[in-house]
This record gives sequence, C-alpha cells and structure tokens, in this order.
Amino acid sequence: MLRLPMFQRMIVLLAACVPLAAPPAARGADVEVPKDVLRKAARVRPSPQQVAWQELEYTAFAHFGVNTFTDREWGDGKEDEKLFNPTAFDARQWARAAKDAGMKMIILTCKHHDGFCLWPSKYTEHSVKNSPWKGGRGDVVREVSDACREFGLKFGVYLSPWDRNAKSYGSDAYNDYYKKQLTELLTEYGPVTEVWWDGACGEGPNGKRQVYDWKGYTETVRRLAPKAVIFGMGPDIRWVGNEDGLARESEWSVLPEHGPGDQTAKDLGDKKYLVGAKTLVWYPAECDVSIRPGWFYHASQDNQVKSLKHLLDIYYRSVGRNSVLLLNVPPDRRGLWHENDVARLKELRAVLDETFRTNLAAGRPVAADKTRDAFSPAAITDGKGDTYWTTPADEVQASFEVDLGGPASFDRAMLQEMITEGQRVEAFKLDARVDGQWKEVAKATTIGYKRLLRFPAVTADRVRVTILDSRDCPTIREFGLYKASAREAD
Ligand code: FUL
Repeated sequence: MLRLPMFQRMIVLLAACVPLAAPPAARGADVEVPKDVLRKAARVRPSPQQVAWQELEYTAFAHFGVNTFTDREWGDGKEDEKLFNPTAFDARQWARAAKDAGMKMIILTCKHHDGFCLWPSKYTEHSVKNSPWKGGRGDVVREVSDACREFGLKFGVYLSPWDRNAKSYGSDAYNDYYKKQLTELLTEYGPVTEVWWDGACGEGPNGKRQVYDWKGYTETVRRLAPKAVIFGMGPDIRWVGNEDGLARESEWSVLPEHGPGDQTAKDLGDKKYLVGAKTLVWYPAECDVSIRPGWFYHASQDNQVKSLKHLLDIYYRSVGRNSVLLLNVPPDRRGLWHENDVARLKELRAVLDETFRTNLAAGRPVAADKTRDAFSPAAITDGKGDTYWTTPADEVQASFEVDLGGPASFDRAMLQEMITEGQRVEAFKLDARVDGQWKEVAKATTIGYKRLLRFPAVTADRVRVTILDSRDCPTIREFGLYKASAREAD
C-alpha cells in the first residue's frame, strides 16, 4: 500500500504541476526581526470565518469510497462502480458518534483520487448512481450532510483535485468539470463550512497531469459559499506539515502571503520569514491524522486504532497548540464507524471531560501589574469569550496573578489570546506559589487561540503568568487550571 505523507507527495507531484511562488530566501536562524515588522504581524487579524473555524477545535474526517471495498488507499480510477455497496450504511450513526465525541464537523471525501463520486453528479457516470447501493438512487453526500445538520454538526467537503478517472484530466475541460462538481456540492447540500483541497496531482487516465485553476476554484467557492473556509491549496487554512496530527511548539497563524502549495514550507511560521515579506496574512494550521494507520477502512487494521494515550498526546499537541484537529474515522464496508473506533472516541471524550470539567481558576480574583483602562484582568477568569485583559500601549511584558483562595492541585493549564485582535505572545511562563515559595512550573512560546500545558502536579494557592515577550500588547482572553483525569498517564 502506498502511503507517502502528503507533504512528500506534494513535493514530488507539485513540482510538475503547480507554479509555486518562490520560497522566501533562507536566512540565518539568528536573524533580528525589526520591531515594526513584528508589530505589523501582530496586527494581522483573522476573518470571521477563520475565527468560527478555529473555535470548532476538534473535527472529523471520513474517508469513504471505492477504496473501502478494494482495501486500498489510492484507487486507480478503473474500479467498477458496482464495487460500492455498503450493507448497513447509516450516516446518523457517524454523526451521533462524532457528536458524542465532542467533534464539531464532519468532512467527507465526496471524491477521492479515484474519481468515484459519493453523490450522483450530473457530470460523470463514475458515481453512486451506477452502484447497486439503494438501486443506484443513493446519495452519501446528502445523507451525511443531513445527519450533520440533524446532530448540530458542521459539514465539510473534500473534493480531490487529482482524478484518475475523468477523461478530461490534463486539459482545460477538467477545470470546468471540477468547478461544476464544486457547484453541485456547494449549492445542493446545504451550508458547507470547509472545503478541503490537498495538492495531489498525479497522472490521469491519459497519462497527463493537470494544471489546476486554483484561482478559479477559489472564486467558485467564494461566490457560492462565502462563509466557507478553504484548506490547503486555498487561502484560509494551512496544512500543518505532517499527517501525525501534531503542531509545532511555536505555531504562528500569521505568515507571509503565500501561493497555492506554499503551505508545504512548514517553517513559514518562523518569524525570520516575516522580514521582507510584502504582505502578511492570517493562515492558521490544521492538523490532520487518522485514528488508524490508513485513511480508508481496512479490516486488517481493526486492532490498530490509536491508543488513548496517543490520541491524548495528539489532542494536546494540536488543539493545545493553536491548531484545529481533524481526526479521520474511516467508515467500514457496512457504512458504519467501526465499534473499536467509536469506543476509543468515547474513551477520549470521557477523559477530556474529566480533565477539563473543573477550572480551578474560574471566577477567582486576578491582579495584573499593568492594565489598560477598561481591560480589567478579571476578564481572564470570567469564562466569557468576548472579554480580555490587555496592557497600556507599548507594554509588551506584563504579568497577572490568580488567587486560588487556598491550596489546590493541578497539572494542566490553558491560555487563550483574543485572536480577533491578532496573535502576539512570543514567550511566557507559569509560576506557582507552593508553601509560600514561588516556583516555575512551565514555560512556553506561542499561545494563539489556545495553548494547553502539561506539567507535573503542584499544589499551590497562587499562580502567576508572566508574558516574557510579545509582538504587541498581549491580549489574554481566558486562563484555566485543571487536574488531569487519573486515566491520563502523565
Ligand atoms: C492526501 C491523500 O492523498 C490521502 O489519500 C488522504 O486523503 C489525505 C488526507 O490527503 O493528500
């Protein structure tokens, strides 16, 4: 089974098809970034859609299609439509499991690289309409989007640009075909929250490669679904750079402006690339990973569902590092999320709920050494998403102290910046007063939308967060302290 990480494949495949913008010139790691450049970066703000997307935090991917029935990861486009025949398809079962797991959206592989469409597209015969499932009258996209709405989840579409079945692939006609399919998905299935585009671009059935019209595709999405965000080869959300679900220690959402594919330059978030960049943009990271080794279902992997410990680590290193987690749960040949996967999702939810149920800092008094007028530090523990604390102009180092009202034990902390104001904090530390003595318990770099910290348990009656460095006045939205569930290993 061919399983090259997307990043490597993109390098191999994109080289031939997508004109990449010239990468920023490499500069030494010790480069000094002028203050005005950092200030400019701190003032780049997300669009309302990007904020809404970031707040989803934890989302699901569902890889389903002919590969589910051929036991492959990439189909060749020659599969007989009759292969697609789930025996007990139930999109509501997926949606219920996703909802119970705390996931906020399902992104469906409406078409993968094999070109088989999970909806009866007017523009191809290679779809569910020629499968025996429901006598050729089935529509997976319809059922999944309806189930998402019923369970209060958002719905997203993955429409693979690479199509190994379409005869027109490798010509301008394919770009029209792709836009027509996008149009079907964006106009006939209710609101779409995310459009997912990878950069895969291999050979089509004629041995030709396609020059994708990313600009035209993007315009189509903007016109038909102005509230949707576009991942990957689009302008709204960046691929984090691996398929392990892990963000970096410093995950910046502000980057130099990029062309399609630049998101593979995973270091672009490093501040040295800000120097000389003409335009800076908000381009936050999404972490995709599968709950099993493969993206598609393989019975042979039923006992290789990622462990609770592994998934917790992914959660802390994605949601807890200024990113959105996109966890793939592949439906099986019945058309159901497998029992083992559902059980693991439940376990993960139960542990996260247990850990984050009680915020020891909630409602506790806060004092700051510097405060700008109405932006009281009380905002940090008020549990409200629309209030924040900030400092007077040009004060980029400051601290706040929370009185816990008596000794309390904790080993997890949560911080949030008010990202509607931009992303600013470069470094911070957390100290705790243990038996009257201040002690450093954690130190980290970026915060962004959300930062989760894990450290050995301490019992303290006060905690202090010191912003050591910030690109502009820090804006802190919320702070939390928790004691991890005993079911978390460390
Ligand atoms: C990649 C695809 O090639 C894989 O099959 C999978 O869909 C992954 C999420 O994206 O580009």
